[in-house]
Amino acid sequence: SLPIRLADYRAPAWRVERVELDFELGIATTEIGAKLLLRRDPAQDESLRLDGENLELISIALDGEVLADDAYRLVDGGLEVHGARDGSVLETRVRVHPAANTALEGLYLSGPSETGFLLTQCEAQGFRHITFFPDRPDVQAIYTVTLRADRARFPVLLAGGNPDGSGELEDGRHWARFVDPHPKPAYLFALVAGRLEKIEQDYRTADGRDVQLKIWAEADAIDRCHYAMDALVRSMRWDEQAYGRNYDLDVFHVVATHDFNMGAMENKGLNIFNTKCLLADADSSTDDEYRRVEAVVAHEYFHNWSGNRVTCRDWFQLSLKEGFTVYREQCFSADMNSAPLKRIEDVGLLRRAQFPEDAGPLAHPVRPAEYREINNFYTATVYEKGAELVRMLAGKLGTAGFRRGTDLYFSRNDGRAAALEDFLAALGEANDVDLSPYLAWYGQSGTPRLKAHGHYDATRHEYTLTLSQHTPASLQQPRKQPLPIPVKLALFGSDGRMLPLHTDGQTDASEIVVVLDEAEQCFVFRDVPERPVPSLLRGLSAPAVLECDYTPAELALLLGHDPDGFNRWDAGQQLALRAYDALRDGAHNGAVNAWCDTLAALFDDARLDAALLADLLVPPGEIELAERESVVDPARIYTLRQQLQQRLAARIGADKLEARYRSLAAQSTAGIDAVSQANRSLKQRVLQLLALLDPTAACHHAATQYLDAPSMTDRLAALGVLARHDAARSVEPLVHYRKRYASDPLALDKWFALQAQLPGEGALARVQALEADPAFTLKNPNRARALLGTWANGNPSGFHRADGAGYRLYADRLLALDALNPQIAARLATAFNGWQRLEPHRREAAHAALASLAGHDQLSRNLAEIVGNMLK
Ligand code: B3K
Ligand code: ZN
Repeated sequence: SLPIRLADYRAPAWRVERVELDFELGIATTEIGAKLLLRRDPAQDESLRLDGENLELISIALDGEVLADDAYRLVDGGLEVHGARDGSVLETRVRVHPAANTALEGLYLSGPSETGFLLTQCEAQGFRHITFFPDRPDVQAIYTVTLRADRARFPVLLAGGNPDGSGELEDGRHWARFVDPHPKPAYLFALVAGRLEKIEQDYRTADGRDVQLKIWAEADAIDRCHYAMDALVRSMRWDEQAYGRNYDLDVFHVVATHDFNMGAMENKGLNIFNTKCLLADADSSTDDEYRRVEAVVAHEYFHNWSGNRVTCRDWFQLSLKEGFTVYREQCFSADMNSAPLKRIEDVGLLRRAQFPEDAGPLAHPVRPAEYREINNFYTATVYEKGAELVRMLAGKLGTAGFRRGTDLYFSRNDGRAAALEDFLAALGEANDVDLSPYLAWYGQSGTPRLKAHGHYDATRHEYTLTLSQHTPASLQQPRKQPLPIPVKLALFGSDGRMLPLHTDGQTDASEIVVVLDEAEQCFVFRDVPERPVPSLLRGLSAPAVLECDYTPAELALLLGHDPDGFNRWDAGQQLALRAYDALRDGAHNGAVNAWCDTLAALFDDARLDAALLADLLVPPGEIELAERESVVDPARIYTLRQQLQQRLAARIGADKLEARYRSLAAQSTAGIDAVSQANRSLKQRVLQLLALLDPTAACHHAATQYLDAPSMTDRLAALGVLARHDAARSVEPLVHYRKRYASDPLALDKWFALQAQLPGEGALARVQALEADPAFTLKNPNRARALLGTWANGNPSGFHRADGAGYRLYADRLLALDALNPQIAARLATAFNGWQRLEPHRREAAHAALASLAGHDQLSRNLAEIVGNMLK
């Protein structure tokens, strides 16, 4: 297939003003009638062409007349119709087969045929699997949807929009109708039909609309939806207060399914969620999972404005809705919980997922220039880097200015399909600033390297900071431009206190932002009483990598004293990288000691938040470490990182670790309040460190903790320590867990994932054994990701075997998956990212696995594009 290019965008020649859909629902076969009121762009004279895939056309009529065979033509990927005029009405009837749809795109079945339910997934291009239609986001129509089905088999019938009647039909069937008054693109269409239970709550919006909130799930899951309801209500209030956005329909439905390709989907008025991102209860969910539910519920809800009311002109603009919505969710979660911990979590994700993507063969700009398969572009770059770009703009405008900008953006673009330029224009115009230089960030891939060098003039008391930037070349973009990089900074005195800043423009702030918009620039600070320690890129004020000639002692000063939790953590991460390098190179121990000594002192600091301390005690992960090497040996990285942590554990000392563990364990509760979560987080970290010094003692505690655990977080933490440090002793609890949660798919996923993560060459055999478990299946995306995805993405030393056997097995599974579900196969294939920098043996083996995949002629467009880019 040919790539689709941003530069080729043209407004649609045909639009649909209204559409009436009629579903005659069945598990094996569903028939869909569609009636489209068409509008033609007078400036274009193309004949009507509609998208459609895997549709069996039953009948077709134009303006009430059945079409003759020569008046339309089924073409690859669609339907051409001759003779349509502006105002014509096209009627089609098609047949589809939901139960046979393993790709989980379009209309499909969740669960077994006898008991499962029907649902749809249309973003990005699933609607064309439901009916013939201009399946592009800049075609926005008013939808009237009628569902008909057997009442006993499908007691619940839902579609987006407001309910508009329901009733009985003959033969035990019934119907329900929904009208959505807000014009929307086809990707936001959704329906759900089957046996579902619900919880509900009334909500009154700030502007006075009464809304019924309903969360639907299968009977065994409905009791675990209360936390999601709570998060939904908090999200709705927050969006009213933070952005002045109110909900705009009389009902808001949320539905949970175990069979879903991603986290959730923001269909208008009918959000559909992966159970993994919706269900939560104390017995089966970890603290991380509670936070994820809260975050994803908020994210999908926020899309109602950033995505639905204002949608995307074309899929190249995807970050317009995704980057902005991720940013909105980040701020919401920061408000609901702890801002520094949230920022640590998000920056961690950016560094472990987005930076490597941006440095490898799949690198692309936040606004890509071309794609073959749009589903491959729901990436960390479009989402997470996109959110960082919005954060930069928000930082530049300040809270009030950013709000003025988003108010203008929403009002000016309401009901429209917008481009990224519209976003920047509204933010800029509302504040009288020109933000167009920031557009360059959207078009250029790669993570800028920010170099900093400080010079202190002791006689003049002047500090000169020289900043320079460089973005490494990529295949598509051999020449990179300098970008506007906001660098938030502070200067610290040798006593660890922030110094007041005096520059030409500003005085007496302790933190300022300078913008580096050339390749190199100098910034001068006056009245600096002593040679300062600079703290740069605070809060990660731009998605860049900082390269600074700090000494370990300077980093230790920041780690020990920065009043801001995030910046303290970030200094610690930098210092840990220095320590790692020193260990690797067998160099002087200065950095290792500085890192260990400072953390050991913080360990004794009773004022420090327990959750922050837990994060401070974790060095950068293996993927981040690998990013800095020109030749990567994952086994060696794993070993060195273990050694580094062992040094830290030894420096703190077994007695202190043991004592802290006991005191935290004595205070454990089942609560999900911040204090209880912080307790669990630190307790887990302390137990892991203890296990590196005294595995017997740690496993003893872990065995008890597993049995007594009042929460899933504690239970899994204990299992993890046992499985890593005393495999024999972990057998019984693993069997116990497997039985206890035999009928809870989400809990079983965690069981698969925990074992897939166990490091070392033994991982391959373990993965193969787990594939033989009767509960394993490639057909369920959560299960496939839990085992194969966790192994390949979350366990570098286990996946990257020196003999390449890991790659061969994985390539095999990708092929099998591709035949079932191309989106999942393509997503999992990205685990090969970075293969070019592997040491020669592994590199050779990874190349062979990729090349053998590329040699198959039946690959989906999804997998073919990823593998092809990987080999470019
Ligand atoms: N917009 C959806 C993602 C759709 C992915 C299509 N392959 C979920 C979200 O970002 O909210
Ligand atoms: Zn989204």
